[in-house]
Amino acid sequence: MKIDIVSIFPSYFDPLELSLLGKAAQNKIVDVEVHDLRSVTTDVHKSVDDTPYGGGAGMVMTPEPWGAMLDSLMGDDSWLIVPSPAGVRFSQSLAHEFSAAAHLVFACGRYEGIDQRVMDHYGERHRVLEVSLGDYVLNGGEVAALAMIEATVRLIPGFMGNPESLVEESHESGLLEYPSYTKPRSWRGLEVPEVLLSGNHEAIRRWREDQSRERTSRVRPDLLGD
Ligand code: JFB
Repeated sequence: MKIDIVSIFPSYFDPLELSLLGKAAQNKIVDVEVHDLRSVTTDVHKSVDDTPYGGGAGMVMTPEPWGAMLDSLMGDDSWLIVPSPAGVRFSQSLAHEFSAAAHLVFACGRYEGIDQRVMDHYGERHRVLEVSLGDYVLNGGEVAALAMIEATVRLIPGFMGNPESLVEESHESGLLEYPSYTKPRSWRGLEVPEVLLSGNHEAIRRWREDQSRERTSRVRPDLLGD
């Protein structure tokens, strides 16, 4: 998979070089390239924003640098992902869809966002998705893009060592995960639940399923549809 990221703050993506994605890059599973939107500006001030038509607070990113940059990046099989507080909610199922794409381009806006015509223009010839990380306000698309990229890349076949480790995770089954324990058996007066030491695999499976259901109904009843 190829991932291109466009931002006026390319250094936000320095962590992608490390650990999780570093491994995927070394194994040639993903190739990530970060592009500075200001590199395609044509004026001395390298400006990327202007005042909003219709008035209102803040500034809007102008379409010209986005057009110049995206014309050079978008191909026939490219998806344009635009992080936006007004987008569809990101989810594990969307991460699975992204992980099957050959080429993802993340357009990270700042200020009040990107002139809508950019999404409309590329939407005429490409798959364009405006996607929100969640119902809270960020200052730009960078942090959202990092989260979406990490969730996506770890689903690419061959990325994680053990494919079985994916299916028991929170948000894969639709339930939250059961609690985990390791050594020592006793820590500060707190004991590991006896069933996990029993060697009874059927009893352990039932206990974990019960813990998953209890935890989901207590902290995330919305996932159960209640
Ligand atoms: C994403 C962004 C802004 C308009 C603009 C670009 N869950 C999320 N919250 N906020 C964002 C997001 C996602 N994904 C987000 C891109 C941009 C926020 N801003 C700032 C804030 C409020 N309204 C600019």
